[in-house]
Amino acid sequence: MKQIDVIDSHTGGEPTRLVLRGFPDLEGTTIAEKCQTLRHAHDRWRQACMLEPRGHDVLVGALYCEPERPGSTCGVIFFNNTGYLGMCGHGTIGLIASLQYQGVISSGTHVIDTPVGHVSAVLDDDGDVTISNVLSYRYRKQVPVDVPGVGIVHGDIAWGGNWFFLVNDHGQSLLLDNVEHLAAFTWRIRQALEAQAITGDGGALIDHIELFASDTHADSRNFVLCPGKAYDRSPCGTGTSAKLACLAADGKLAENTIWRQASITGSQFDAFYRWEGDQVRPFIKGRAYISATSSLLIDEQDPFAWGITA
Ligand code: PYC
Repeated sequence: MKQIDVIDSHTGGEPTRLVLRGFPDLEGTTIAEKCQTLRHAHDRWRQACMLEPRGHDVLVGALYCEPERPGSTCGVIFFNNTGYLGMCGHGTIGLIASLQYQGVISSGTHVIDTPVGHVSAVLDDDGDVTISNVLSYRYRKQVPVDVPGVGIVHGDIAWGGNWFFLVNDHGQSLLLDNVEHLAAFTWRIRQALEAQAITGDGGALIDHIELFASDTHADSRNFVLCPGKAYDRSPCGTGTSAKLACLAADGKLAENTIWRQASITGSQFDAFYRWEGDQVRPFIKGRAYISATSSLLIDEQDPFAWGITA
């Protein structure tokens, strides 16, 4: 049997599975290089943890790595049911809560190396975590995309550690009882963007679609479609970062002013930003709760040892 030791948590309802031990050693000096090694040489380990029968579509994985830079607490590689993420906000909050639960860290500031740069996280005594994300920016404003069966939809393209298409004007009801329809609607947008070669900077694939509506308890509510077709149960840390970048670019939110972003499930992040040159540094505050510690077992004789794949 191969054994993988994990801690499961959730942040605003969105689960994170932190892999502490059991993956193969990854060649590479930087976390970005290690991510490439995992992707190209050992992807079945991601599949074993993320896919059924051990995982599910909503789960985000976080592989604990040795830090890339002196002074960092650790490195991390995020992945899901379909591949790899640049950064993950709810996952970073889950990572911090899980490391505290393990007794590896205590309250204070922690620097974490990710494939897209380093982020920092302040763990408060009460368990709240505020992450200072990678620099974020709006790349293009109100880009039209022709969505089959829907018509022209306009959205901003922004980077918040992943690439997002952010849509305000969509005519959809952002309610929990409408999530199946919202997932189908946003998946069509995502496919149309790809088919019409509408990308992020440098031709990057836009793999997160974000819809916004008003909310009675927060400044805004969102619905975020993740790359593997699941929707984010949390307000999405990188998606909230992309939103801050757009609000800042439009002059709709002043620096250091709290933006309360609610998710489709009603969970909430408090966020604000600071300008750094022509980009913004997003700060996202949330909390994660530990839900399980366990060991995943992989029996080579099991026909689904490495997950159920298409
Ligand atoms: O919180 O950044 C986030 C995130 C990305 C995908 C799912 N959650």
